[in-house]
Amino acid sequence: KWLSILLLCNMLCSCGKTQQPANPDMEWWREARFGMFVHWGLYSVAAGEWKGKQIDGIGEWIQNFAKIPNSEYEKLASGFTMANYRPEEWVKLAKNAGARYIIFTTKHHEGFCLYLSSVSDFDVERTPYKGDPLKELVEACRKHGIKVGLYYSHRQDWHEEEAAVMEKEYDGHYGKPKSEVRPDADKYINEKALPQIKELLTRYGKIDLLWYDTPMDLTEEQSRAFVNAVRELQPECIVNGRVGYDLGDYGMLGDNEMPCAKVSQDLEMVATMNRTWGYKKNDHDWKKPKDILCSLIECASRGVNYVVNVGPKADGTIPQPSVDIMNFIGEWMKTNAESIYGTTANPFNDNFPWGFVTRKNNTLYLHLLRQPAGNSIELKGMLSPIEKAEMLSSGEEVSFSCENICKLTLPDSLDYERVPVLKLTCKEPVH
Ligand code: JFZ
Repeated sequence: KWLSILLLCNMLCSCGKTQQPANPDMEWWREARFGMFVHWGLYSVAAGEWKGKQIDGIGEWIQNFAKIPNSEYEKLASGFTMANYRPEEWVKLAKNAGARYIIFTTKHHEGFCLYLSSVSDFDVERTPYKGDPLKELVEACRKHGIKVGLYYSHRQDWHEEEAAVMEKEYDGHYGKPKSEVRPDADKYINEKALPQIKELLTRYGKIDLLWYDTPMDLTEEQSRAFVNAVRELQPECIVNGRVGYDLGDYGMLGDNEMPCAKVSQDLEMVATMNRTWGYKKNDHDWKKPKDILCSLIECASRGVNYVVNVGPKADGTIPQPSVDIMNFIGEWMKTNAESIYGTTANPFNDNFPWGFVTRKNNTLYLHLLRQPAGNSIELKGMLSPIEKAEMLSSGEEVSFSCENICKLTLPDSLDYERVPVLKLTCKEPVH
């Protein structure tokens, strides 16, 4: 008997949140589980095309892929009208979908600032827009209770390293730069990047997340300087893992990398809705709304945050398929969000053919992506019997019997296109 109590305690302690190191600043992020990325910049004006030619690859990389010199690339600024920019509509789109935070590109690899910078004149002042789009977005987020994340490319800045970018072999994406003509990182860090981080963290009120990207050849000391800047200026602001050397507050999954079992680390997955982050007018390869919803659920079932991207056009409108996807998720979240927010990973050792599982204390949420064989579900290894089984969105009760194995018989009329969630309440924490 004592042995089984000991084993039970051991299992309780090794699961879900209890493994995370205590960090109160991470609490909102762990609770959120879902965010929205916004990639917006001069590449949104080019929209995947240069001099009438379609340029392959992700849209925000167009300057690099098409080898566009600064003098020509800069001209895109006059087309960056933001004429229909309604930041509050963006925030509402995110909020209605159930996203709890927004990550906004304040400066991507192209080097162009989506805010008024005193450090660089390659900023929104060169556009027809009168105002500071970042300030307006932050204010809208605050008004609607959405957490603010700022993307900042802290090593790659093609505007500062034109000669390197124009070189054919420049490969900045994953590897270290090959070019000899890349400028000294320290100069860029001290004279541009850190001063701009200071602007971002002192001019816009409370920032919740600083999202760095592609550390490349930075030394550990240099990466640490970017973490320290945040700690110093806004100690409660969290930092993502791509700052380099695992110095961030949470880690990162690569493209299409999904762990097949629960993870004990704080991780985030970022994903596109088509094949690009920045807007490309000829990318019509949209994922299905249900598939995006499934990714959100799958991430939650692994204990991972999911951040889905939108790439607005130069005038500030978000492509309709992205709006449709966000609204589809929102429709589902209206009645099912409690199976996502604040949950931890699937506590079972099994993966199930019918879908994914999340858990919150004594409650299990079974996300039914497809009809199970025999219209019934068997759960092995429950530590306490089920007390109540119901469909989350309708409250309809579901019949079950528990001996060694719990067996649930599903209602006949479930619409699996809308991913019904079966909610199981148990006596004690499961697993
Ligand atoms: C980076 C950027 O280069 C890209 O333009 C976009 O902003 C994306 C969100 O982030 O691209 C990466 C960086 C790292 C990985 C994948 C894409 N990775 O580690 O798998």
